[in-house]
Amino acid sequence: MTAESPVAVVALGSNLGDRAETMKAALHELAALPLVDDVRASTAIETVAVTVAGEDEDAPRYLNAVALVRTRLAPTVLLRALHAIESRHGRMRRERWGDRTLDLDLIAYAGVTSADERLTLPHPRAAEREFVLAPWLELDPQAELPGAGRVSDLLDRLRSRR
Ligand code: A4P
Ligand code: MG
Repeated sequence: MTAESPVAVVALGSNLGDRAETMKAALHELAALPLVDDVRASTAIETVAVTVAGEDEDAPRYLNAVALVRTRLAPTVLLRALHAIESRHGRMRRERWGDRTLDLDLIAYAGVTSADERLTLPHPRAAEREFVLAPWLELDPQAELPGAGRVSDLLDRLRSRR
């Protein structure tokens, strides 16, 4: 018997186009990748857009979700696959934190840490983002963000600051 594959935490976000349809298609494409054994997705939540200037009530709202992906793809290979899925859904890279049809971020990959700017693990802003932590906690109440602590504690801290 082989050991179980590592679990990658992937965040999905969309605030342009048919958001729900795009997210559903992206989840199917994730599950269809070679060396992906299993994909478990959270409920999608609607959230206010965070821009470089803070929360923007006037920007199109996001749907956000998280998927736990059991995979034998290496982290950099998985990120490349995520970018390919984004491109197929018409993602354009214009401005930082700008509106997008689909954003797929690698939040964590097992306990791996990396300071490479092309792939920073865990994702450097994950601990500050309720729209990442809440759906992740729904999937895994024991979840931990490597180097930052329990997701439930991080979420409590964020919410108490509101
Ligand atoms: N990169 C490095 N580490 C990673 C990683 N762990 N996962 C590099 C994904 N990418 C990583 O990403 C920019 C570069 O980061 C890539 O070249 C990649 O190699 P990008 O997807 O082109 O651009 P981005 O998504 O605009 O940048 P970034 O910094 O990932 O943005 P964030 O922090 O993810 O913010 N508001 C709501 N309500 N919901 C959202 O989902 N998302 C964002 C994006 C802003 N506001 C939002 C939401
Ligand atoms: Mg991104």
